[in-house]
Amino acid sequence: MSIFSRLRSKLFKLSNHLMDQQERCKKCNIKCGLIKVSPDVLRSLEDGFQKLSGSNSTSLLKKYLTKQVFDELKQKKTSFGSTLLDCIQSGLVNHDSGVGIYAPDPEAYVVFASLFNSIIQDYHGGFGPEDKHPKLDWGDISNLEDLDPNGEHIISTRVRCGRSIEGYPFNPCLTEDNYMEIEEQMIKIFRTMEGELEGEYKDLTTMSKEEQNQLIDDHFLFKEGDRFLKAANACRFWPKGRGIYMNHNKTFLVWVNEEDHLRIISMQPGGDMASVYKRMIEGVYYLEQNIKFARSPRFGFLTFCPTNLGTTIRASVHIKIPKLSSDNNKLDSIAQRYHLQVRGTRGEHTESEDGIFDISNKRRLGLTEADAIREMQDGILEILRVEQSLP
Ligand code: ADP
Ligand code: DAR
Repeated sequence: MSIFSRLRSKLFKLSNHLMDQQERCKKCNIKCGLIKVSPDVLRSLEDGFQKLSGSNSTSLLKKYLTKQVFDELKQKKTSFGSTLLDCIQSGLVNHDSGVGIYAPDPEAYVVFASLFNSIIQDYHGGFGPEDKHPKLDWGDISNLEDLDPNGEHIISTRVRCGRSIEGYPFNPCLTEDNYMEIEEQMIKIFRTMEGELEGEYKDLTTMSKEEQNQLIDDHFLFKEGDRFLKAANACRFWPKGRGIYMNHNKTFLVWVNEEDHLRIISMQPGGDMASVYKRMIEGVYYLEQNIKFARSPRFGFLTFCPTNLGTTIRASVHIKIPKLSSDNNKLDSIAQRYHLQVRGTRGEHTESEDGIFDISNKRRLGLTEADAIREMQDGILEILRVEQSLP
């Protein structure tokens, strides 16, 4: 670890200690009403809560933000200054959210635990307030197989994970300098990548709109202007500090400062899950030799959105299942049974185009990396078995 990283890690530990002291002091100040949430924030919270409560939203935020939880949390702040509004503003504005909450900084998961814990337990299939995420375990790659050796249904396979860099809060609390610092640190590391991982970083401030749109259409680059992220205050200073690293074959990618500080992605045409997974692991292993990732004893790897905590792994296939996809109930029942998530062709919050679906594991927390991949592989094999059994 470079002297810079060691120094930053020491500073982070010192700031943690200071935050503890400050937190104790703040708790007593808040108790005696010295540091309050501003009247404007309280008004926005009350108004948003009333509108959400009266809506037909099916978000997990609406399901678990009861009046009791709301009143308990509305006056709280983290040591970064994040309020309940900072956590839930996206879900208050977008009633069609699936989840509706993000953590503006790592402390939010603790300060607003009575809301986050319920949503986390629901989304990740039972990870309770006393549970702890298991140690990292990539598993034995030799147990993985080509999910579609004859190439009849699977167009491509992708595995991604998210990483937050220790010492930095999440999007809504990042300063303009923070975005640039993270990008500069990553560019230095990208320049040292060799072999299959060797490639080039392209930042969004200099990338042409044509190239950007082509990379999005080809499913390599993240979409721009996500309304959920915008409403979560996660797109400030855009596109400064944002970009994508791609190896020469575009099979290994790293997104910088989109939703998380880093998204580390491996993908290729076909169904060869073992090769895709192995490449992502190699990429993660190389990066973690050069930069310290934020990991919590309880939640594993920390991310902006609670749906990505833990392993942060989303393993997906772009798959054509013309028979099964014409029977939504049957497809949904398999997805439920195997903890799968069905997305549209361009990813989250999009529709299927030309009968192509993005199907992936849903659970990321409370199981190992190996479990998450196995769960996805078992689910996809079942989907293919049923598809091939239909008349
Ligand atoms: P994530 O948050 O995991 O990055 P998104 O749903 O935002 O997922 O998708 C990001 C991009 O990755 C989208 O363009 C989507 O089409 C693409 N993608 C996801 N899975 C695959 C896959 N198996 N093959 C090709 N592209 C994929
Ligand atoms: N759009 C938000 C987040 C859902 C999970 N996906 C993420 N984190 N990209 C929603 O509540 O629908």
